[in-house]
Amino acid sequence: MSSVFERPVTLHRPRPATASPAVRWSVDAIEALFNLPFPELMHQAQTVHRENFDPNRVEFATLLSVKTGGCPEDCNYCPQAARFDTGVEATKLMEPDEVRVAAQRAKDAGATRFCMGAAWRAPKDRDIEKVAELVRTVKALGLETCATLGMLEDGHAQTLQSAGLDYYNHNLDSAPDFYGDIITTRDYQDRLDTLQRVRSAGVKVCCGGIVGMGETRRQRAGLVAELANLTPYPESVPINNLVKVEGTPLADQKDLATLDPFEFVRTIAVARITMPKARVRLSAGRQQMGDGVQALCFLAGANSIFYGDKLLTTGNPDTDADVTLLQRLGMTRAAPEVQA
Ligand code: SAM
Ligand code: DTB
Ligand code: SF4
Repeated sequence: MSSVFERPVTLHRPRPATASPAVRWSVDAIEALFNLPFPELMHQAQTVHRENFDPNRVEFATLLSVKTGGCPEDCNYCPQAARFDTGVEATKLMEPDEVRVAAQRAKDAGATRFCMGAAWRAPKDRDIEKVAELVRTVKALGLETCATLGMLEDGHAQTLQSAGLDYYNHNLDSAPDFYGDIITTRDYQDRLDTLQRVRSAGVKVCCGGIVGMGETRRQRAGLVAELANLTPYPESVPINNLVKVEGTPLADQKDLATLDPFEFVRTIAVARITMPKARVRLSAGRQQMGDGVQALCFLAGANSIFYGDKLLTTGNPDTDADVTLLQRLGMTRAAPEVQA
């Protein structure tokens, strides 16, 4: 069997999302996609995927929690919120030397993007200066850089951009009409404001959400509509399946049914169709998913995964398992994105 790493580099991203004319998606139109027979939806998603990417390649992005736990927000899914008793210990921000070691290890294992997460509501000016140093450290290793630090104020995204930040991750998480059931300590508009600051600073946007939190199909369509109608839509779209962590309100909500895996695959397909040139990332929840469902997600247009045995605080398939899975599927790792 050939290695998942060894094929030559071909770039399949002819135009950035910004070059596409803005298409406005209604929630009805997106719900109609969700309602298609599964084979028809998969066919449409695959057609769009092949028009824009090599469908056999998957991006590897590695996460590192550079500042864990103790977060003042109340996101009902999150093990890092200080108010929930989840056993996550709060830590201080990591030093550049520690981050360099982790990033080098990720690169050696085959990652092309390195994403640093901090459990802040919003970083302070001095935090931004320290994270900028971490960004410089990771960038110097030749990795694409991403950070997710909470809400940004004016000037923060610019400082990070100057340090070499390629992407900023900030999720809309759910549809506007479900959001208040999940988070009360900041509102939807706060998130949109941060995304606007990221864009204005010339940093690419990584923005997605979580499914499996008890939302309806229409609300899943509502989340995808919000993402697809951002102008331009995000360059990266992480779709997370809720990881139920004991002590969080959503894990403790005993009547919360686990989402049908085919509905998760549908969400990926609909994201692919509505955001044709985005990297759609099969994100949290892979460990609970099984190889068959992951393969369906790739067929539905997912072309990125979090790669490494840990997400931020929870588990993820180990790198050997992912390399083996891609080998079994005859797929390979995508090259870092350099514009053609
Ligand atoms: N504190 C920052 C923020 O909220 O933007 C950055 C880190 S936060 C952990 C990043 C994202 O991880 C969240 O927006 C959410 O989509 C996802 N996430 C957190 N906990 C999760 C869980 N238990 N299951 C699935 N996704 C989760
Ligand atoms: C995203 O959308 N998912 C990642 C990343 N962006 C930062 C985080 C998933 C976290 C899952 C729960 C945990 O490990 O703490
Ligand atoms: Fe804090 Fe982010 Fe977790 Fe919300 S998702 S509690 S903001 S770390």
